[in-house]
Amino acid sequence: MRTSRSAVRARLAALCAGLLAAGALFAAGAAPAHAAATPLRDLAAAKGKVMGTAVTGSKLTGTYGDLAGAQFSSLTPGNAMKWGSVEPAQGTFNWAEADQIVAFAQAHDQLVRGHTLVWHSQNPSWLTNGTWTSAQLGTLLQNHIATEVGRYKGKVSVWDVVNEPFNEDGTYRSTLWYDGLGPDYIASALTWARAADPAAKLYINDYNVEGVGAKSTALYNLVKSLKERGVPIDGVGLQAHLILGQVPSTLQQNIQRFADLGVDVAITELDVRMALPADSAKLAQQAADYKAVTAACVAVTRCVNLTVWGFTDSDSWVESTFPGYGAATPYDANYAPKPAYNAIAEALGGTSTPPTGACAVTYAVTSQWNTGFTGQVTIACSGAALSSWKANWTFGAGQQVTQAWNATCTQSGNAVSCANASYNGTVPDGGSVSFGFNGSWSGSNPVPTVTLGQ
Ligand code: 9MR
Repeated sequence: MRTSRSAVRARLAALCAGLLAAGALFAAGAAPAHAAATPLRDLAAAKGKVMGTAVTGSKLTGTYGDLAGAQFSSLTPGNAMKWGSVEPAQGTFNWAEADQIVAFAQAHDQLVRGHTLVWHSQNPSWLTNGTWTSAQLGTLLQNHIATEVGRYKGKVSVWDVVNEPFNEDGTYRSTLWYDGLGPDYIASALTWARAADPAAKLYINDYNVEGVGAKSTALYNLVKSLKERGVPIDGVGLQAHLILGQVPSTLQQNIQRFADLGVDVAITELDVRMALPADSAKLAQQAADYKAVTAACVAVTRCVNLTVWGFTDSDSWVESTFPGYGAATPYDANYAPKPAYNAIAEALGGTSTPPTGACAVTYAVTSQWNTGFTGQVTIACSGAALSSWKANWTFGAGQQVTQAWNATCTQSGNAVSCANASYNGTVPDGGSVSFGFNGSWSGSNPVPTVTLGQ
């Protein structure tokens, strides 16, 4: 299990081992250039939480797959389980992407949040263009739920049964379902889902319900009345598609009031969009926003799952939906963790690490003689890439670099800084670059700690 997570570590470990095997007298100083000292999923687990992400099935290979498997303990198919995806023509099913995501989750010890059974959007055209009596519509919906929930019984442990049922003012949204079946389509859908998989947790999920307001109060009143009627409802999903600097101040209070009703709460689709281009001030504000949301979930025991809606800026709905906005997720488009990643980690009790990406630098003494030695420094990236680099260290015993190759090194006192040559600044994701140097020493030749700069 968790093969991909260990694969990320294994690649860096193998690199260090390789240097040792190559006859290094000393090999040490792997500097923590990457945030993922402890994956988010492990930090979350230590707080009793599940850390999730929405995913696209076709992307679950390479770095995207490595990170999805290593960092997250819950996957939500971004689109693959929607009605329009799974039954594009009536009676013709396509489960390929949904099955793929479920299999990936099983291989990586992850739970799956099924998303979503009843929605006004992304329905197949045969359904939306059809003319149905109320009875026919009810049968269609019941069969859809029975088929999809039944297929994934025991494999999908949480369902967003009903998605986005409310208008902003807290009235019910006019939809195929509301218009055809009345407001109790929600209770019916929950009841049918319970029948199809009694063990699955059943949620209602909506956006703009993160803070206390008319819409969230309507959701609150609905959940309260469903509970009173004995309709199966296990949780509410607060989507949390947020705008930079606009985390509602009542978020924690709102989570708590739902928890006090006796249901679980999940942050189901967290992202924080900003006007492009991103800059360091915006990324810092975004980090603060992610931290605030994470902390609010951590503070309420029944907030069980924190899911981001895509973990990389290369797989986000934001840029196509809000032109001029983007950079909404915790990793940039090249899979380098952003300040937001570190902010989530910190709010989950992890330690802060620099946002320079998943690259590690290793220093090894490959040979040593009475007054001299040869050193080799390797920069290896996994889950990130570099277009330029500097390796910096401070000698502890008066050593002196006398000659370097494949890098330009300068030394001032004990401080050494080696920059990439013109031809080896790029370290691709999954790749490494090495440079060497000769140095002088006397007395002792301790291995310094090397840090990575740019
Ligand atoms: O991420 C989804 C995107 O790829 C789709 O084009 C879009 C269509 O509406 O749906 C996105 O996901 C939505 C989710 O299912 C429900 N909440 C809002 C999400 C963002 O639109």
